[in-house]
Amino acid sequence: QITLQIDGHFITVPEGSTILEAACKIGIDIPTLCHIDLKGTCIKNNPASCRICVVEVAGRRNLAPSCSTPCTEGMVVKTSTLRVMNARKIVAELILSDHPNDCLTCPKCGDCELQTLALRFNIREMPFNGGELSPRKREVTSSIVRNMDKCIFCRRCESVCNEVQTVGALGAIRRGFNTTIAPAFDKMMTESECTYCGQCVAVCPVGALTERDHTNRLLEDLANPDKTVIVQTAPAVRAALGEEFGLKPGTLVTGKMVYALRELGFDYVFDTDFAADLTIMEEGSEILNRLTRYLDGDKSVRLPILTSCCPAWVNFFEHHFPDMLDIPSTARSPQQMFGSIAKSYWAEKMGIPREKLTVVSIMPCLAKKYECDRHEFKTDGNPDVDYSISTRELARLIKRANIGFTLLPDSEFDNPLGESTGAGVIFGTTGGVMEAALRSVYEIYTGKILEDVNFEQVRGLSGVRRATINLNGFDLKVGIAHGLGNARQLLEDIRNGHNEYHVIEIMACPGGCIGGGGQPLHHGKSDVLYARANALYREDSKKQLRKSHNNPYIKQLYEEYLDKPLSEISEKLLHTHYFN
Ligand code: HC1
Ligand code: SF4
Repeated sequence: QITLQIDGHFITVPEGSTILEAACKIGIDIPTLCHIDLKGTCIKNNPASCRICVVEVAGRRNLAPSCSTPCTEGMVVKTSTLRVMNARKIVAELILSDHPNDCLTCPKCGDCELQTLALRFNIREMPFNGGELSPRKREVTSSIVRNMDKCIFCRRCESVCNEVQTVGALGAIRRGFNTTIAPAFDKMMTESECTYCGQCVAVCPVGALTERDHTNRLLEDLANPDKTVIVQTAPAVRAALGEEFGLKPGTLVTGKMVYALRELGFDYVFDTDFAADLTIMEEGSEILNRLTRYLDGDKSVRLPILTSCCPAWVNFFEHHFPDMLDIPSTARSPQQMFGSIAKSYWAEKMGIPREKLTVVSIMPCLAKKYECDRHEFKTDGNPDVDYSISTRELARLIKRANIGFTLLPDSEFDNPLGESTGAGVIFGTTGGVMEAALRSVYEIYTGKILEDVNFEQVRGLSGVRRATINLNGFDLKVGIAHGLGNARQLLEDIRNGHNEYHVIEIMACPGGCIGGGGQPLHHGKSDVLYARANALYREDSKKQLRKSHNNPYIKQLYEEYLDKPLSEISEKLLHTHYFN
């Protein structure tokens, strides 16, 4: 333990703590820019390059970056002397000197960390502006917009893409004034191994990496009297949307969200959670099918079976594990199952022709935009899900439509595609898909009632989790990984013959979808992910039905249309294949 003094306060911290960490413990909020350290995940960037967090340390001539200077015994630190404040202001002015001043039209306006610092440092003029701006590329993909003239070289995206996700799509290229962050050889992201997970967008402090915005297109459809516009909302959105309206992280806003969507003019408001229940029926049946054959001694069965509901994860294994494409479940994601059922079963029931039906999804995710665009999810060019809107885009629409979100009453989803069990709800957090699958697999496999549905063993935020579940004497071994780096580790082990699992859940984003690239920005605040996960477990615990196979509308869908899981029509509408 080390005792030091910061701004006149004594504090004792563990050895190895930085000045920034020590100050934070006593509520001193030193400004940072390049630094990020999201506890509970491996999202971390600490190049100590921006120099915004400098402080004065007694006895040292130079100001010290607090994010990388370790505390020492008896150290005396001052975080807000005039010298420190002026230094920070000059650093910010220098960054701004190579940054466009188009804040008014920037998609990050109001949520930009550089803008916040300019305000905090009282910057009223730009003393270093007027020179040439470094030339950098712009690119619009299905999910992500890259506007590199706004890049400030914090390197957060590079850390997250290379170290956390191990995708390696973004890195610094060239030198000096011409440096830029881009795929190798300055290629486009669309030509790189980018999975569109959107984690680079989630950590970018400025407007260099943002989501592709589909809200204008949506408003046109909503205003078109010839279109029936329906919407599905992903599980993780309800646990985070409130943050955009000043509510505490972890506030559940399911009912307000449904009300707001009706106010926006959607004809029917449905729930992706319904499709999550449907996913469990299909994926759970695949699991049971493979397990039974395996236990019967069928040597051709490939295990473990991997979940397939995360499109960034699908993209990742298609690129990096082309030799293992027969392992993942073939179940489409709930987003795509919903679209496919909405444009077949539901549209037929309602007598709405496919071309007059727009299916929109509200997702915490940017990869879902890319997923809608995959050709195997289109019929004659018409997509099953027309487009996907992120949680942040939905918040912007609600504000634009003058809806006083926090004062809204609760409203219920429409049926039949709006009913879900608690199992569907927890899909939005890492471990949730596994827990939902276990609840059904257990009952179907053992023929017994599962009294306690809470599989605490698979919950939490550690990067890789393992559990063994006893099914009538058979030990089912499951694994859970979130973050593509963790997923890569598991897959490489399997490729090298060290396979200890029967079923594995993988989600690309740290935390699962609650930490998705389309969620309200966490700005490095670590408690946000825990609060969102707890919110989903709370919603699950309040549901009367908590096992997917008990959803009455799912039963009805099989009775009226699909026959049974893995039937010919289920295979056609609810399953997919993979490419390399
Ligand atoms: Fe997810 Fe899923 S949980 S992938 O994170 O399987 O996006 O929320 O909608 O499709 O259900 C995302 C969330 C979401 C799908 C479901
Ligand atoms: Fe999207 Fe969820 Fe996958 Fe992240 S974990 S890429 S939010 S589906």
